Amino acid sequence: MKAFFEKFKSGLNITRTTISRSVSSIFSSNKPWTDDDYDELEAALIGSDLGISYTTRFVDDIRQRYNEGKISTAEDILQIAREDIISLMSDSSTELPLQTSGPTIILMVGVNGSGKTTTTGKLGKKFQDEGKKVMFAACDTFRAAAIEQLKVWGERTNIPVIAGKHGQDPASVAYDACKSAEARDIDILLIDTAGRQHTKKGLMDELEKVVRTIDKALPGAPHQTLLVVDGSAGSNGLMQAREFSKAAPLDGLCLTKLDGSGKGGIVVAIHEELALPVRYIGLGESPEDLQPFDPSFFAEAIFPEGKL
Ligand SMILES: Nc1nc2c(ncn2[C@@H]2O[C@H](COP(=O)(O)OP(=O)(O)OP(=O)(O)O)[C@@H](O)[C@H]2O)c(=O)[nH]1
Ligand SMILES: [Mg+2]
Repeated sequence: MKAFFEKFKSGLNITRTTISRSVSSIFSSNKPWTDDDYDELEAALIGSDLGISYTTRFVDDIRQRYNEGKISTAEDILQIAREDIISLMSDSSTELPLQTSGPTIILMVGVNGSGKTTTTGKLGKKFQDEGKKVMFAACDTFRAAAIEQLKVWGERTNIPVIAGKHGQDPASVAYDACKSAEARDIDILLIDTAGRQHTKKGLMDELEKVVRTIDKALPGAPHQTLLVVDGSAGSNGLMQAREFSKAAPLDGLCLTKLDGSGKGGIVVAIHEELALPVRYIGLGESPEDLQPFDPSFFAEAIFPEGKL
């Protein structure tokens, strides 16, 4: 667990050092806190992608507590921030809800290269390790290589893959996969989709059709639509979440590539605006490099305790 936390923490390096350095340099002196100090704090938090709405609320809260004489040090600020983040993101600490009867259909969506196929593969392994009967559907029919990539994960994990032909309508592959999952008594069907830019209307319409078709195959499905966001993408992640949620009602986020120098603060901004729980984080390319999101780890990683 410690090794995992270290990897997670180093993934959020940029966010952590920017915030903690600013907080300690702005508020370490014994001088009274001024409007300029609060402005600087605000700039640091917005610069770390925590979002305007969250930042404004947080800074107002700090100002009020200071004026009431309840806080007086940089460490007080970090402590409040940690508690605040843990309570804000606490809906993320529950397990992904699964259907009690029939297959749970999980649809993976996101922009190009965000980590959808890798996360699909990792999630498949995780569920299989938990004793679930898992199946993959390769609905990225744009690129032949994408179908192959998921098949490799299938071979690696011994999970069956339903794949269409290159160029086939992805909605029809998704439909067949849902029917097959039902017939084969599958517990979890993970549907991988093609990367699409959230600004391309045609591609977003296509995703809408995939969702509609899945609901036709199994009414009520997909049960979980997860947006896969590259942790290093920064504030663009919020734009992605906004646009994807219009085409496909989202149930949660997977934040990938936090083993790099990610700026994972964006999940706070997305959570603030769209109230989406963060379900999983990706910390590498291997099957085991996927972890449930832990709000306390996250809070501690971006607002570290002790020496700044
Ligand atoms: N370091 C690291 N690399 C990752 C992680 N997740 C995915 N990758 C890498 O990121 C690249 C893109 O991952 P894919 O899973 O193919 O992304 P995708 O969203 O399916 O891409 P498209 O289908 O092209 O839209 C690959 O080289 C992955 O190995 C992660 O958590 N950490
Ligand atoms: Mg892919």
